[in-house]
Amino acid sequence: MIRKHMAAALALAALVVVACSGHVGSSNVMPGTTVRLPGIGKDLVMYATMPKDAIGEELGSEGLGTVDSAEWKTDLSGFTQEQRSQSLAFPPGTKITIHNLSKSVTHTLDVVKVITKPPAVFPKGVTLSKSPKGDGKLEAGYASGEIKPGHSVTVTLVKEGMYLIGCAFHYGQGMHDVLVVSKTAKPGPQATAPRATATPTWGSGSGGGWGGP
Ligand SMILES: [Cu+2]
Repeated sequence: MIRKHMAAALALAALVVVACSGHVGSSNVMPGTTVRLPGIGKDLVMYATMPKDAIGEELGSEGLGTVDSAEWKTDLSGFTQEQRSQSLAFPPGTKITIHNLSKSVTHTLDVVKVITKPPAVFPKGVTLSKSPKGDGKLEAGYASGEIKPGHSVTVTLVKEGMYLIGCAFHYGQGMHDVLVVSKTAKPGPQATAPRATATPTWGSGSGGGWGGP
Protein backbone atom coordinates (compact mmCIF):
# COMPACT_ATOMS: atom_id res chain seq x y z
CA MET A 1 0.00 0.00 0.00
CA ILE A 2 2.67 2.47 1.03
CA ARG A 3 4.83 1.38 -1.85
CA LYS A 4 1.98 1.97 -4.24
CA HIS A 5 1.53 5.53 -2.98
CA MET A 6 5.21 6.23 -3.33
CA ALA A 7 5.21 4.98 -6.87
CA ALA A 8 2.29 7.23 -7.67
CA ALA A 9 4.01 10.20 -6.07
CA LEU A 10 7.19 9.57 -8.05
CA ALA A 11 5.24 9.32 -11.25
CA LEU A 12 3.52 12.62 -10.51
CA ALA A 13 6.82 14.29 -9.64
CA ALA A 14 8.26 13.13 -12.94
CA LEU A 15 5.27 14.59 -14.73
CA VAL A 16 5.79 17.95 -13.09
CA VAL A 17 9.46 17.96 -14.07
CA VAL A 18 8.58 17.17 -17.65
CA ALA A 19 5.87 19.79 -17.74
CA CYS A 20 8.09 22.48 -16.26
CA SER A 21 11.14 21.81 -18.37
CA GLY A 22 9.00 21.86 -21.45
CA HIS A 23 8.05 25.45 -20.80
CA VAL A 24 10.94 26.91 -18.93
CA GLY A 25 13.90 25.28 -20.56
CA SER A 26 16.85 24.16 -18.53
CA SER A 27 19.68 25.86 -20.35
CA ASN A 28 19.40 29.22 -18.64
CA VAL A 29 18.53 28.10 -15.13
CA MET A 30 20.49 29.93 -12.51
CA PRO A 31 20.41 28.47 -9.08
CA GLY A 32 18.52 30.35 -6.46
CA THR A 33 16.86 32.94 -8.61
CA THR A 34 13.33 32.11 -9.52
CA VAL A 35 10.22 34.11 -9.98
CA ARG A 36 6.61 33.32 -10.39
CA LEU A 37 5.24 33.40 -13.89
CA PRO A 38 1.58 33.49 -14.77
CA GLY A 39 0.15 30.00 -14.62
CA ILE A 40 -0.38 28.35 -17.97
CA GLY A 41 -3.09 26.03 -16.79
CA LYS A 42 -5.33 25.54 -13.86
CA ASP A 43 -3.46 22.52 -12.63
CA LEU A 44 0.05 23.58 -13.42
CA VAL A 45 1.84 26.14 -11.32
CA MET A 46 5.50 26.72 -11.69
CA TYR A 47 8.56 28.71 -10.95
CA ALA A 48 10.58 30.00 -13.78
CA THR A 49 14.00 31.46 -13.80
CA MET A 50 14.41 35.19 -13.90
CA PRO A 51 17.55 37.07 -14.71
CA LYS A 52 19.89 36.93 -11.76
CA ASP A 53 19.98 40.69 -11.24
CA ALA A 54 16.40 41.07 -10.13
CA ILE A 55 14.38 41.88 -7.05
CA GLY A 56 10.82 40.64 -6.63
CA GLU A 57 8.44 42.41 -4.30
CA GLU A 58 5.00 41.94 -2.86
CA LEU A 59 3.47 42.00 0.61
CA GLY A 60 4.68 39.29 2.93
CA SER A 61 1.05 38.23 3.32
CA GLU A 62 0.69 37.94 -0.45
CA GLY A 63 3.14 35.08 -0.32
CA LEU A 64 6.73 36.19 0.23
CA GLY A 65 6.49 35.78 3.98
CA THR A 66 8.43 37.55 6.72
CA VAL A 67 11.81 36.55 8.07
CA ASP A 68 13.16 37.36 11.53
CA SER A 69 16.73 38.27 10.60
CA ALA A 70 19.42 37.38 13.12
CA GLU A 71 21.94 39.48 11.24
CA TRP A 72 19.83 42.63 11.05
CA LYS A 73 17.95 42.03 14.31
CA THR A 74 14.53 42.83 12.89
CA ASP A 75 11.79 41.46 10.68
CA LEU A 76 12.34 41.76 6.94
CA SER A 77 9.43 41.37 4.57
CA GLY A 78 8.28 41.96 1.03
CA PHE A 79 11.47 41.72 -1.03
CA THR A 80 13.46 38.80 -2.43
CA GLN A 81 16.05 37.90 -5.02
CA GLU A 82 15.28 34.20 -4.68
CA GLN A 83 11.80 33.01 -3.68
CA ARG A 84 10.84 34.47 -0.30
CA SER A 85 11.56 37.51 1.79
CA GLN A 86 15.23 37.92 2.68
CA SER A 87 17.91 40.59 2.93
CA LEU A 88 19.23 41.47 -0.52
CA ALA A 89 22.81 41.72 -1.77
CA PHE A 90 24.34 42.69 -5.09
CA PRO A 91 27.69 44.00 -6.25
CA PRO A 92 28.03 47.72 -7.02
CA GLY A 93 27.38 48.66 -10.62
CA THR A 94 24.64 46.06 -11.04
CA LYS A 95 21.59 47.11 -13.01
CA ILE A 96 18.63 45.62 -11.18
CA THR A 97 15.13 44.95 -12.40
CA ILE A 98 12.51 45.37 -9.68
CA HIS A 99 9.48 43.17 -10.38
CA ASN A 100 6.14 43.63 -8.68
CA LEU A 101 5.10 40.01 -8.16
CA SER A 102 1.61 40.91 -7.00
CA LYS A 103 -1.43 40.31 -9.14
CA SER A 104 -3.45 43.11 -7.57
CA VAL A 105 -1.39 45.46 -5.39
CA THR A 106 0.83 48.37 -6.47
CA HIS A 107 4.17 48.65 -4.71
CA THR A 108 7.30 50.82 -4.76
CA LEU A 109 10.90 50.41 -3.71
CA ASP A 110 12.20 53.45 -1.86
CA VAL A 111 15.43 54.01 0.01
CA VAL A 112 14.46 54.87 3.57
CA LYS A 113 17.90 55.41 5.04
CA VAL A 114 21.54 54.49 4.58
CA ILE A 115 23.22 52.74 7.52
CA THR A 116 26.79 51.66 8.19
CA LYS A 117 26.27 48.47 10.16
CA PRO A 118 23.58 46.26 11.71
CA PRO A 119 21.12 46.39 13.34
CA ALA A 120 18.61 47.66 10.82
CA VAL A 121 16.41 50.12 12.68
CA PHE A 122 13.54 51.24 10.47
CA PRO A 123 12.50 54.77 11.47
CA LYS A 124 8.84 55.22 12.35
CA GLY A 125 6.53 57.85 10.96
CA VAL A 126 8.39 58.45 7.71
CA THR A 127 6.54 59.18 4.49
CA LEU A 128 8.10 57.59 1.43
CA SER A 129 7.74 59.04 -2.05
CA LYS A 130 5.23 57.49 -4.41
CA SER A 131 6.78 59.38 -7.32
CA PRO A 132 10.05 58.36 -8.92
CA LYS A 133 13.17 60.04 -7.57
CA GLY A 134 16.87 59.54 -8.11
CA ASP A 135 17.02 59.21 -11.87
CA GLY A 136 17.41 55.45 -12.01
CA LYS A 137 20.31 55.39 -9.59
CA LEU A 138 19.93 53.71 -6.25
CA GLU A 139 21.37 55.79 -3.46
CA ALA A 140 19.99 57.91 -0.61
CA GLY A 141 16.65 59.40 -1.66
CA TYR A 142 15.90 56.94 -4.44
CA ALA A 143 12.26 56.08 -5.13
CA SER A 144 11.08 53.76 -7.88
CA GLY A 145 7.67 55.36 -8.30
CA GLU A 146 4.54 53.24 -8.50
CA ILE A 147 5.10 49.76 -9.90
CA LYS A 148 1.78 48.29 -10.96
CA PRO A 149 1.08 44.57 -10.47
CA GLY A 150 3.15 42.53 -12.91
CA HIS A 151 5.24 45.51 -13.95
CA SER A 152 8.88 46.33 -13.31
CA VAL A 153 11.39 49.16 -13.22
CA THR A 154 15.16 49.15 -13.49
CA VAL A 155 17.68 50.85 -11.26
CA THR A 156 21.47 50.84 -11.12
CA LEU A 157 23.27 50.24 -7.85
CA VAL A 158 25.82 53.00 -8.07
CA LYS A 159 27.29 53.05 -4.60
CA GLU A 160 28.39 50.52 -2.02
CA GLY A 161 26.43 50.69 1.19
CA MET A 162 23.69 49.28 3.39
CA TYR A 163 20.33 50.60 2.35
CA LEU A 164 17.13 50.32 4.32
CA ILE A 165 14.39 50.03 1.72
CA GLY A 166 10.63 50.01 1.92
CA CYS A 167 7.41 50.28 -0.03
CA ALA A 168 5.76 53.71 0.05
CA PHE A 169 2.31 52.11 0.36
CA HIS A 170 3.08 49.38 2.87
CA TYR A 171 6.08 50.53 4.90
CA GLY A 172 3.86 50.95 7.95
CA GLN A 173 2.66 47.38 7.48
CA GLY A 174 6.20 46.08 7.71
CA MET A 175 7.08 45.93 4.03
CA HIS A 176 10.73 46.82 4.49
CA ASP A 177 14.08 45.20 3.92
CA VAL A 178 17.85 45.66 3.78
CA LEU A 179 19.72 45.92 0.48
CA VAL A 180 23.49 45.57 0.76
CA VAL A 181 25.52 46.83 -2.17
CA SER A 182 28.94 45.25 -1.84
CA LYS A 183 31.32 43.00 -3.71
CA THR A 184 31.17 40.30 -1.06
CA ALA A 185 27.73 40.35 0.58
CA LYS A 186 25.30 37.48 0.06
CA PRO A 187 21.49 37.49 0.26
CA GLY A 188 20.19 36.44 3.66
CA PRO A 189 18.18 33.39 4.76
CA GLN A 190 14.68 33.26 3.34
CA ALA A 191 11.31 33.38 5.07
CA THR A 192 9.25 30.25 5.26
CA ALA A 193 5.74 30.11 3.81
CA PRO A 194 3.51 32.71 5.44
CA ARG A 195 0.68 30.28 6.04
CA ALA A 196 -0.83 27.23 4.46
CA THR A 197 -3.84 29.01 3.03
CA ALA A 198 -1.96 31.90 1.45
CA THR A 199 -1.97 32.39 -2.27
CA PRO A 200 1.07 30.43 -3.38
CA THR A 201 3.99 32.67 -4.30
CA TRP A 202 4.88 30.31 -7.08
CA GLY A 203 1.67 29.98 -9.00
CA SER A 204 -1.51 31.46 -10.24
CA GLY A 205 -3.12 29.41 -7.54
CA SER A 206 -6.63 28.86 -8.75
CA GLY A 207 -6.68 25.76 -6.64
CA GLY A 208 -5.44 22.30 -6.75
CA GLY A 209 -2.03 22.89 -8.27
CA TRP A 210 1.30 21.37 -7.59
CA GLY A 211 3.70 22.67 -5.09
CA GLY A 212 1.34 24.27 -2.61
CA PRO A 213 2.65 24.61 0.94
CU1 LIG B 1 3.78 47.76 -1.15
